[in-house]
Amino acid sequence: MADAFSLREVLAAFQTCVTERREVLLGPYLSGWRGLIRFLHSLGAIFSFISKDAVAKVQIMENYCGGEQRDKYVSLQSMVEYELANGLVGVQKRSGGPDSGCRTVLRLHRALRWLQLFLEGLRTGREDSRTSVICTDSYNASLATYHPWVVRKAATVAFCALPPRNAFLEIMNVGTAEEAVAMLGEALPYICDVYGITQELFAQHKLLDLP
Ligand code: 1PZ
Repeated sequence: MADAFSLREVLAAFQTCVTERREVLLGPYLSGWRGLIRFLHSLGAIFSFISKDAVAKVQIMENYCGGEQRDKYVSLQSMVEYELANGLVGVQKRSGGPDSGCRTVLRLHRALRWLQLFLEGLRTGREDSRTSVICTDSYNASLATYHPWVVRKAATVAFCALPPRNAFLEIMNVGTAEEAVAMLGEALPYICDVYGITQELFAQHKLLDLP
């Protein structure tokens, strides 16, 4: 089964995240992230410093979702409401207390913006464009803003190890490069939607700069 793993199913998780009432369900959101991390693993050990951090963040959220207050962690909306109402969101520098769900999701949310730009760049890129360039551009236009120099440097070095565009599209395991491009065209609007709803929710509650 590990070999039959396809990015199509991973991206579909983001499609099932959004409810009729425009809430973002944490269950499918996190399983989408788990799948992305698995995919990242398959790209090689050079990305392990990235996947380690992503795993740690997903783990924090899974603990909340399976913990005593699990009914408060069904959706991003219920999480924000609960953590704000109970003073669990630190507005000051991290004080050694447990990381809140809000600050943790904010990191994943910012990375989702990178993912959106990166996949869109892959989808619309020319056949001979370089994945590392698409990845670096997407990173610089999103996540890099929040990272110190040393992380930006390490990330940029790791990106150079990415395979060429068509090879990358093929390891997504969706079929040919053309089929992968078509799949991205279908899946990306859902990722955009999840990103947009989260961004609006966090902006509304002034949570976009949580330390
Ligand atoms: C296909 C190539 C994959 C490229 C992935 C691009 C993202 C590069 C991110 C590099 C960051 C790694 C080090 C960890 C940084 C953390 O300091 C920050 C902030 O967290 P804090 O320190 O405040 O707790 N963490 C993040 O920004 C979250 C990064 C998650 C990256 C997930 C990538 C998922 C890749 C999917 C691949 C398809």
